[in-house]
Amino acid sequence: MIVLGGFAASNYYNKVKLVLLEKAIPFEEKLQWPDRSTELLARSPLGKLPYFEIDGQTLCESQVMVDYLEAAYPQTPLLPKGALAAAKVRELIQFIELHLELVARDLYGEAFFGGKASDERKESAHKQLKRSAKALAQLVSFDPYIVGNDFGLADCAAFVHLPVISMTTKTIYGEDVLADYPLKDYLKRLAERPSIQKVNADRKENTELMREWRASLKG
Ligand SMILES: N[C@@H](CCC(=O)N[C@@H](CS)C(=O)NCC(=O)O)C(=O)O
Repeated sequence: MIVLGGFAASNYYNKVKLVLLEKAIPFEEKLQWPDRSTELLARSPLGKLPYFEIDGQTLCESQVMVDYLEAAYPQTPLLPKGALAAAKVRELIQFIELHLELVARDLYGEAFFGGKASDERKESAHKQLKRSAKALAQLVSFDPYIVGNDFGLADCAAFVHLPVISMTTKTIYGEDVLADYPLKDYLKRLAERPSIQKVNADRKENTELMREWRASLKG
């Protein structure tokens, strides 16, 4: 049985969980906060979540994890058949994660957890985010899914990352860098899927627990 370690408020955790649910792969969830504990570092060298435990081995980095699932469980494929078409989907996921999510991540502390980012950092992130948001148009269709007619891996990534990028930039800059995209309708369409409903419900519940966990660190 695959064990998915991490916490359900996490976007990367939920990308992997969506793939497991969509492919109907049996798995167990193990709640793990990003606490840099010895136990966590033994499973994920930088203490990043999520990770898998599979047959006595561990695996981390969400994209590697979903690529593993796609290879090991070919049922309900979430990538197109052709090598180039599949690579195009990975290109989009990598674009979102490297050029949008990772840049916005620098601002999550201020946007969600009462932290403070320097003006310099915010300004630099804003420039990068605006540029990436504009360039994203070249890779997406939202018609009806983020790329084309079928729900797939890129939707699992877009669903978890785009809303948080949108919320972060609204909060920090008073302007959503993704405002030109039909995100609201797209998310509504995805919310018809049982996998998305489950991830959303678990995320809400875990977000409360995460706040308590963070508060316990301060107190
Ligand atoms: N590249 C990693 C990113 C994972 C990541 O940043 N996870 C966050 C939670 S959403 C985390 O573990 N943060 C704690 C830390 O960086 O120490 C992946 O795709 O799995």
